[in-house]
Amino acid sequence: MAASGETTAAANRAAAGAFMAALGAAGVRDACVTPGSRSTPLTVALAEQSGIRPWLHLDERSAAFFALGLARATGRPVALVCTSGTAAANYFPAVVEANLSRIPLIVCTADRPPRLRDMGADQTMLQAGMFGPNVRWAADLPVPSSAAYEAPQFGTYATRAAAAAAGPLPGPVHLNFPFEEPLIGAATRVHDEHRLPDSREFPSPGIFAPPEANVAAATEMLRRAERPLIVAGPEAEGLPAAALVALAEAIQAPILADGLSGLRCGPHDRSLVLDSFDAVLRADAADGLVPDCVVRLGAKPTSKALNQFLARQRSAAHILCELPGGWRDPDGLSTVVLAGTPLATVAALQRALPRRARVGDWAARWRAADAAARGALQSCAAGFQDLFEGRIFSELQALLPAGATLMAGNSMPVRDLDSFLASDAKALTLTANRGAAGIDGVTSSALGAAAAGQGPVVLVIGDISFYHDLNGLWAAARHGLDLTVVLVNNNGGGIFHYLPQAAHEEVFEDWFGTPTNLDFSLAVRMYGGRHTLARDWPTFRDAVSGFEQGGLRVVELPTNRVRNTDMHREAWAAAAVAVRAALATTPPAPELTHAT
Ligand SMILES: Cc1ncc(C[n+]2csc(CCOP(=O)(O)OP(=O)(O)O)c2C)c(N)n1
Ligand SMILES: [Mg+2]
Repeated sequence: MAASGETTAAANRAAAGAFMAALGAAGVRDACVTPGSRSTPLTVALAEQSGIRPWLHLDERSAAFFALGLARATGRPVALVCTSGTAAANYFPAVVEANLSRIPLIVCTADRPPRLRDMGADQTMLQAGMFGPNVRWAADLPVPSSAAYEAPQFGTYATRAAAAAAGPLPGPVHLNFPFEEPLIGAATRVHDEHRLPDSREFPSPGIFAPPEANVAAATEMLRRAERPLIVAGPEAEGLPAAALVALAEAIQAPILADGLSGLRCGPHDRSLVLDSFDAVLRADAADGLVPDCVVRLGAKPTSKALNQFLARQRSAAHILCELPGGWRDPDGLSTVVLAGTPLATVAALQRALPRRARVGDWAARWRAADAAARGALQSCAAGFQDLFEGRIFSELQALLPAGATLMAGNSMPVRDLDSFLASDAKALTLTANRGAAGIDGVTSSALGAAAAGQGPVVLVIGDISFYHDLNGLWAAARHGLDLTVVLVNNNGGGIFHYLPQAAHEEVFEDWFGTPTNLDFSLAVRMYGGRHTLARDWPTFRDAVSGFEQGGLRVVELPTNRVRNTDMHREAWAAAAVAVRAALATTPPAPELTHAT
């Protein structure tokens, strides 16, 4: 017997209300919502409760990247709600990024009921499971009916979704909600039982210690090592800085700290934290810097020179520290994998390893090379007459207050951050959408970080990437967000000048250089922001400082792609000379006394 219209609408309302209430009870505080009809029960349920803040967006791709930035900054899952059809497909890039950079998102897509799928109904496509292996968990929910058991069941879906997004390997989950019409009935408020409880905590992903046998194997490797090295790759949450430097100190291992590892900046002891290894390894003078044991944490590092160097160290022992279920070892180097929470893993190693005396001059040698490279890079960056893109990060490091977030777009900004942002006591959160390294959605993720309200957020982004997500700027004025964008306008894809295609003049500019030729000031004005063109560093400093002004501020630096490539090469060459000179006057690393 067909349910009456009122019954269907009431069932939709009860199901969506129970779902949102349970989501709130599971600790979710934010949801990004875009308009549409089929999602009406979910949107109304969100609007009628007060525990989850709904953030209105108009473009689903931007909404999802905004949610990603917000979830990364708060460490809590953010929900997404959209209508059926291509709206859901627009979530895909951010779902991919959330999967790879391990950020919890709860993706809710509205759908037609199964009887209408693949039957030519409008705005209908096959949505159940549409994100495939890119989500931690996916469910096609039942069509709400008036059955008494059902509303609580919708609550259970929310609880389970939050738990699956939490981890141990955090990531996106997808819930597909089929709704029958009428989607909404007479205006009645959500039933009292859907009120949120007072205390609500996001389910902890738990603390996992790696299996003892694996710790014992890794400990043995480290005990025998004469040239131990720690490689700290990008990690969205940041790696446990204090514990990691304590381990490094105990085993006298230099830490090659990626700009996105969470180790570069902060009050922890940074004497073994190295920041210029990319330039050191480009110098081709790494003979005395070859490790016999490598401890790896985080994702694959940003530095290509470091990745190539590591891939060559096949005779060294490689200890891969990963979350349970994760496996970030594209070169297949790991000798032992320690599956656990980073802090628990590092603590387990430290407990098992006695503190040891300095191992010859191994760490000193790395430190000398790193310091020489740093000095050369800094003096080059400061000496160039033309606007050098690498200098942006040292300029910003001086201007930003402690606690600020500095986000780098993909392409050259994130690489320049890695090369030119020196290790420093001032605590800055350094971040990027590095999982899939897309140039899409970057501005939206920065606005999501700004929405977390944890201090000033500055985004450094290339012109093509900025163009890619102009739609994202709409959220700035709509939600009164404060964001400073440093727009590195080299009129095209600067990164391609470093690749072999740069030598193919006949195709390069049209297909790789790809000038944008846009007057970005007009776009910034359209979205209610303030635009400054900075042709020199004093103007840049003036425009960037004054964070208290708030709002959307875009400081555009007009740079030259060809000249910037040359300046980068000059800086690396100067660093190479400095590294070789430093290594020539530093005692050699210990000869290896054992085969690894
Ligand atoms: C979504 C997506 N499309 C294409 C690419 C390939 N890609 C990588 S860098 C780049 C050019 C980026 O140019 P811009 O943002 O101006 O930065 P610049 O290289 O000038 O530093 C492109 C197209 C990508 N990473 N992601
Ligand atoms: Mg560019």
